[in-house]
Amino acid sequence: MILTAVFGFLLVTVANALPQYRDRILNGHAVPNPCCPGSMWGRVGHMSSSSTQLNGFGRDFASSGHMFTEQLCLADSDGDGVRNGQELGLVTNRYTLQTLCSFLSQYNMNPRVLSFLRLRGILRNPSSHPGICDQRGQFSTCQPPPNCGC
Ligand SMILES: [Ca+2]
Repeated sequence: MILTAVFGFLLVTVANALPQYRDRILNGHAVPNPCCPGSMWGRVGHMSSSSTQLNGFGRDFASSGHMFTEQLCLADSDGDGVRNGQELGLVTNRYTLQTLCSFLSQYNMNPRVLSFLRLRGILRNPSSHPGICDQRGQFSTCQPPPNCGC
């Protein structure tokens, strides 16, 4: 019983102590809340702002060593038919997503690189959440979480 309580406390502490992960995610501080338009989703890798349960993006992010790798950028973690890099703001009218994801993975979310991409019109604000299905994609079969709301 005591061990369970200690483990639970540690889990909550760790879960609340990881906002720095957003610095490692493309536009990690500006991910929109698909359940509550106009607000941001503070814990990108979790099912809600209070949940310790990881969403698909969170699981993929953990599998990538908590780095925004090329593979994570190219993945469609929430299964809505839109790849993570596109949901997080990459604009693919001049370069392919593969090229942009490869480029980004080499610079590890360097703020100067991100500013450069914004100035060149290659990066904009995220269009949707990469880990919570918002059913935007053409081939989407995923569903939003059951308690999705403000
Ligand atoms: Ca997606």
